[in-house]
Amino acid sequence: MSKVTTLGQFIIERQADFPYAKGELSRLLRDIGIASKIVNREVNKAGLVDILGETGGTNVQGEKVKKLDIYANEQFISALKSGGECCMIASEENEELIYIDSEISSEAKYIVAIDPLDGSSNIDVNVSVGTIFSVYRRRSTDVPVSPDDVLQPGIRQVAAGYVIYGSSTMLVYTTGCGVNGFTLDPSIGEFCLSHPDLKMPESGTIYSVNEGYYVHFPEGVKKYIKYCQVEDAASNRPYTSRYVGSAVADIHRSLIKGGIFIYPSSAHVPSGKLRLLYEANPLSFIVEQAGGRASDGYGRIMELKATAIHQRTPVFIGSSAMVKKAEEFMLRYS
Ligand code: AHM
Ligand code: MG
Repeated sequence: MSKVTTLGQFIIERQADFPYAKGELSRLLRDIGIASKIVNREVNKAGLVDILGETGGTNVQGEKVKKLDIYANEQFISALKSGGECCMIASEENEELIYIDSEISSEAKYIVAIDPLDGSSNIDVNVSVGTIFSVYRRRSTDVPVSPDDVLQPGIRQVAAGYVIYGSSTMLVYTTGCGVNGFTLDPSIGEFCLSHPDLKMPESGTIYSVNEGYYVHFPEGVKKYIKYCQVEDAASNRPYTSRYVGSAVADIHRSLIKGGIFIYPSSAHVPSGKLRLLYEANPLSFIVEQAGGRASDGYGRIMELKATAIHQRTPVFIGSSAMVKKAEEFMLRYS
């Protein structure tokens, strides 16, 4: 039998990549891994709501059934609070920052930005959803930590990852030394290393954008979509179109098979839909670490200045040759 490396073992082994590390980041990542297994268990039961009780309603035991995104939010916050390595959390589900104001947290070095359950509207139809997280090191020594500590550019992330609750559940993460993917083996309840040192294809043949909003898109995006659809044997066009509507799933596919995912600005959402802190930055960090490219159409997402925690940004993320081509169209037409 070949050797299985669990997420926990891998994180500890990789701690050696950071000679200054004292294990805090490793513990933080481990805490996120544990919470994601709890969330996974509930997501897997989502199809049973008719039996167990509608979310938002009351189950047969007369207990309130929580919506899964609220449940996931609570699980991650609770894991990060009790782990003791995190001093502040920005969650897509919470209007305000969450300060962890215990004695431990004044020592805690890390800030986590999280989208606990991205694409949650897909749950009702049994389509993949995900968790996205991003970790920063605090810069101030203020107690409580300064809110500005979370408004760091994406290039300062020390770790980022996502969990995809799909046909199998995977956790993919980076600490800036490549990207590794782990698949949950439900029989032992462990994430096992299944995709070591993931590298994204330089180009691909799949484009992923919600074409229903085509009329609202900037001219550069419209022209790029037309480019994807034109026949050209040399560049394998026309490309295939795929859109799950769950950014984690669409980007995970691009990571494995190559492709581009676009959520542009458009007439009804002028800055796009995805949030810089919880979605765009962590997904960009992973994709760049796998050799891909992540742009807002004109420049690198991870260099954008964050001014508000729920700020949005247009995204063009994927295989580097494809993103570069889309940027050419943006520069020329938008
Ligand atoms: P959410 O954070 O409210 O779940 O929204 C984010 C999701 C992304 O996962 C996905 O790419 C996008 O919304 C889909 O939006 P649309 O239905 O407008 O195409
Ligand atoms: Mg989201």
